[in-house]
Amino acid sequence: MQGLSVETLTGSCLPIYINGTYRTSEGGRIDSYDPTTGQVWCQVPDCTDAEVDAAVSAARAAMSDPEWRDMTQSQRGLLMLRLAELVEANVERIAEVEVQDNGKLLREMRALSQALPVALRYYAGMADKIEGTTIPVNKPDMLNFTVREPLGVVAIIIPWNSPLYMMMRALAPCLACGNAVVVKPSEHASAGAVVFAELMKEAGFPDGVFNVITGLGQTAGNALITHPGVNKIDFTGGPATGKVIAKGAAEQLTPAALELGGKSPHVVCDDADLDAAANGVVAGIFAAAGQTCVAGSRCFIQENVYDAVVEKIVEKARAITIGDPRRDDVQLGPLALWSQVEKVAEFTESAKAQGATLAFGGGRPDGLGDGWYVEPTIFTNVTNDMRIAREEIFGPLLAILKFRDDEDLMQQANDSDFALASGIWTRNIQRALRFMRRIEAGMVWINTYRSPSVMSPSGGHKDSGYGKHNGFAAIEEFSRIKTVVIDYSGAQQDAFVMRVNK
Ligand code: TXE
Repeated sequence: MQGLSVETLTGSCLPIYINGTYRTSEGGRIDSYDPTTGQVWCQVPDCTDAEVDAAVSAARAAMSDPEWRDMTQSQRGLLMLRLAELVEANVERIAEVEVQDNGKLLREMRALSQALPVALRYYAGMADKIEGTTIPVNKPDMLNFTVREPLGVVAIIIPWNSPLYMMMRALAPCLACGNAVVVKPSEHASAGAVVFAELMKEAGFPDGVFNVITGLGQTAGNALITHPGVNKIDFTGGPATGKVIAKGAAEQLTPAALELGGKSPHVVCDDADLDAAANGVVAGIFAAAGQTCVAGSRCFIQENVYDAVVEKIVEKARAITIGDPRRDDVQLGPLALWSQVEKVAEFTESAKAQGATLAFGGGRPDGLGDGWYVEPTIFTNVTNDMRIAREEIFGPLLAILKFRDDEDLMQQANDSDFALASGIWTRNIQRALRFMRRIEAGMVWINTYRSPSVMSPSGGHKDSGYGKHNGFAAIEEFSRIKTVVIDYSGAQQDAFVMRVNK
């Protein structure tokens, strides 16, 4: 099967990819929708337990096949560079498929697709630089060193908002470390991973190193995370599902990295460049229609500039062009799922009922047919105990809160179940750095927002999960340390006493 694209996949049921071959699944069928029309565009198989088992077995077999197991680190890096070239040549095709599935802006998905070869090249360069250490253990004539090994089979479970971008954060370091993977994309956006398999084959990765099974979380997803052949689970998704995954993983004592949701504080201080800050706040919540785990959905504005900044934010929201995500002039596309449209509506009602002021939006735009569009929505006079300030919504809904001084800010900003991202706009470096130290978040952006890098570790804590993507931290996440001790003294040891440090 070559050249899978929106055209060739429309009206079909996606294949799955196991052991280097596309197959037709024997499982049930799930409808996959085009969010711009609300119509089914293709179907996704709900893989059977036997198919999940076949994918994990293929990955296990690849791990013991000398072709992959004994491939040198530099050769692995070269394969990754070859893959990077192929992905680069297919950026447009990948972006189009992803937009078809999740309705995000084509410009955004193109940028995220362009980031895929960047990640591959970054980790390709790392493949032959993954080193152990030599440890001076205070014992004469003893050599103690460590080596880093692949973990084995890694299950990568990804959501619908940025499927391949999320997949690549785990896949690239996994390949660099020499693991084999089974990817389970979201049932709402599976086409990207299926198309990607074609490029893995063409790049020349041995069969079984990369597998894609599709299906529902409760069926195919559950069969994957509880499979005894899986050595690590990498999950990106919602906090409720994250807890289910952690329990399933615990049954098998399988380690997991979980990147879950957020309710990230985005702060505007009175000494900030207020125009730049207002722009940053708008970008932090309305880009990707708020469907990003790092969305700056809880905006804190200092009380003495509150009204002025709110006015600027509302003005910018009013100017947003909503429409077909494939158009270059559009800034806000539809939401990926109808359930997300309902979720935003429910939170809008809850905010009104709890006494917040609707400053903009709050409904669905006219004249856009049956697409799943929602207006950019802004609530002011929000307090930190309201549901819109506490729960992840994952839509274009901004909650604006007020703070008095830095102490008040820290109290409110850290009063959250989540700890993923954060941002602050200020010209005062002391203020920015004090915030950086005290904020409970895995990432802090100062005078910018939503600017990640593959070279920079990312991930949160509290209900935002655990584990790291990106940077060398991801190499540590997807490899393990083995400790080696050599006694070259030639002396016999006391057989009945452990040779601890004395
Ligand atoms: O995600 P799920 P959903 C948040 C966002 C959204 C909410 C629900 O708030 O409203 O999560 O979205 C698989 N065993 N985020 O329901 O359920 C599932 O098939 C194994 C934040 O779409 O978390 C899919 O592949 N797998 C987020 C993946 O988990 C299971 C991005 C994610 O689905 C499973 C998306 C199970 N028992 C949503 N149940 C972010 N952090 O970026 C589900 N899955």
